[in-house]
Amino acid sequence: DSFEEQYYPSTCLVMEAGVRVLRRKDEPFNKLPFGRLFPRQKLFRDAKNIKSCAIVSSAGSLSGSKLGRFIDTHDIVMRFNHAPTRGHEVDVGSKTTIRVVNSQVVTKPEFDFAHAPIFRNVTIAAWDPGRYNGTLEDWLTSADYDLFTNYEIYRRRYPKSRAFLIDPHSVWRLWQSLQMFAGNRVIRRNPPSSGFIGLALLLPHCPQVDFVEYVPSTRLNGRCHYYSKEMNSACTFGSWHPLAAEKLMALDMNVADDMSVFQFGILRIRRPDKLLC
Ligand code: NCC
Repeated sequence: DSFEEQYYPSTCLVMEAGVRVLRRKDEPFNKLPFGRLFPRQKLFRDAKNIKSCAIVSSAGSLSGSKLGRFIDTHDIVMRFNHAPTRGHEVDVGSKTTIRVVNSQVVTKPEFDFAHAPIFRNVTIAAWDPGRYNGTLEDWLTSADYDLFTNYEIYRRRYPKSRAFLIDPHSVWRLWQSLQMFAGNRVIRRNPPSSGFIGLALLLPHCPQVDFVEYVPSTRLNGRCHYYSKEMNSACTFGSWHPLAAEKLMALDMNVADDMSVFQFGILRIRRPDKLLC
């Protein structure tokens, strides 16, 4: 009995973080000219008909996975930062609906966020954590990387684009959910990775999410990314982001069998029923 009282589904914790994009009507943006840059559209078009979603981590162990065809069968495909598909279609597919990008990618010249083709004709959800207890006004002047300048350039250049900013308060609420799940283990106070933020952003819109090569499979090869030769296990297990805690929580949400998770590298996460949470 006491066990059942303590048990609370981790998917509910993630849903309750309420990870979301900023809207025009949100304070203080409803009073600021900057807020008028936010798209009026919803995050996803045809939202009612979304049945399946794939999230493609950028992990090195996607190399040789041949999961491309599987990934492309999903209604929505989420990718991260500047992770390419060209030249890697067999392993990671070619469809991209949405990219979650961190503020370094929006800001650093080498990524050329406002012009590069990889960021065009897809939905963009850009994030920057700001300070843990900072207000949204603070955030506008103290983001870790000033993503606002290039966001504005991008939105003016492509006014019809679906390019959004993620509510930084909701990123920190997600961190709190992670700490709640971890219980007595103390999670360092750094924001979750783009991968975990992406999962939390997508789950409310999607009855079923297949997260590919997030929890490492037996293909684990020490490489950081499938698109580069860099060897770095920290990319998989974490150094700055609380990545290991995220992955333990994601594994707790998983409904697929071990064969699927550890041989194929596919985690399946179902959106919880409202009555459950
Ligand atoms: O590497 P990154 O992440 O772009 O990867 C995207 C998401 O895929 C998952 N991942 C990645 C590699 C790996 N071996 N295992 C994984 O599970 C993670 O969930 C990750 O979030 C980021 O989260 O935004 C991050 O961005 C990079 C970097 O800024 C961009 O790639 C641009 O170069 C960060 N690296 C550095 O700052 C050096 C990384 O820490 C987090």
